[in-house]
Amino acid sequence: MKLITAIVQDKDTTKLSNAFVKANVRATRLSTSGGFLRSGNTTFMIAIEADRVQEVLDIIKDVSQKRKQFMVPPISLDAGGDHVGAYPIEVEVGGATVFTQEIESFYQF
Ligand code: 2BA
Repeated sequence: MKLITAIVQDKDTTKLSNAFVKANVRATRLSTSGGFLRSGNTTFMIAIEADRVQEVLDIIKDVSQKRKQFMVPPISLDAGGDHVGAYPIEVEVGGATVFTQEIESFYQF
């Protein structure tokens, strides 16, 4: 068994959940936040047989979209209240950040 961890944008979450149900892939959704943008995203945990990993990766790749997002860089406290220069910057997010791990044991009681 493998554990797939997939971080996707909230906008893709419903579509991805539906695709997993349709393909009989079991997943757990966690509400998470990115450390950089500090905005919400969704992390899926999927424990799956090793020979189905590629199938799951294909589903995630198919559903997850790249999007451009604007963020305002944090203002330094040293700026003395002078907010001039804190212009929004454009960041490309996604499609999905995915990693896989070996599962040592898998139980369902
Ligand atoms: P965030 O940390 O909010 O990052 C959102 C997007 O901001 C990233 O998109 C990337 O384009 C940009 N970004 C992140 N850190 C940056 C930095 N230090 N300098 C410049 N740009 C930066 P993605 O790469 O598609 O990542 C989307 C989300 O996936 C991340 O949200 C984070 O929640 C997660 N993630 C990405 N890489 C990860 C990793 N190595 N480990 C754990 N989570 C990761």
